[in-house]
Amino acid sequence: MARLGFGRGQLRDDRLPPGQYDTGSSFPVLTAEVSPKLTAQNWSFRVDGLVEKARTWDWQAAHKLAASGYEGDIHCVTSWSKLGTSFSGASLDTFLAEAGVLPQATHVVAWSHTGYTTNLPLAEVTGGRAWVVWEHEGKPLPPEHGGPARLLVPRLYFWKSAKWIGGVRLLDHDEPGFWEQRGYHELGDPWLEQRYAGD
Ligand SMILES: Nc1nc2c(c(=O)[nH]1)N[C@H]1C(S)=C(S)[C@@H](COP(=O)(O)O)O[C@H]1N2
Ligand SMILES: [Mo]
Repeated sequence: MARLGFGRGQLRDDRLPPGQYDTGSSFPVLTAEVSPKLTAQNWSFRVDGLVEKARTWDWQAAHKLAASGYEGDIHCVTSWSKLGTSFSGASLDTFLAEAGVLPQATHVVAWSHTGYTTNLPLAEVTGGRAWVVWEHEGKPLPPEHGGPARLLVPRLYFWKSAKWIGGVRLLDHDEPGFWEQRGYHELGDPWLEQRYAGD
């Protein structure tokens, strides 16, 4: 069988977590709520909760942070994966460093300007594992994909990558978000196929 080599010598098939298919060049839209009227002018990103100093960045302030991006694969729990895509913005590490995470923080709840929420262990969104992104494949992130800016946590199923991101709150406990309250797994590692609670 002819296999398509891709990326750093990796085979495309080997990049698909269990139960996933390659969606190719398409980028499905999955949204639980109505897309908000959010623009660069009224967007902001806040870090609060267990931090030394709660901080809010507007569009301009966020764009002054060191640019950082991700090039690789994303995996939706509904079983599509999009391989070799790219996003850019700033690392969540940069935002967290400016707010100063307190030692007792163990989890975050990411929230969207629409009210959508998702919970994440702090260790899954630090150390170069999460970004606030405003570009997709070199162009402004389209509104249906969470523009002007979304969270990107590509190591976990894509429901963790909150669109229209408004902020993250640092907590000393786990607090299930929108889908987690509706039966999705609290972590959501695609390689462990953690789709639903108990997986
Ligand atoms: N605010 C918000 N963020 C969200 C969602 C949502 O419904 N609302 N859906 C999640 C799910 S289940 C997936 S698979 C991805 C879909 O992102 P996309 O529409 O850009 O493909 O966004 C995630 N982030
Ligand atoms: Mo999803």
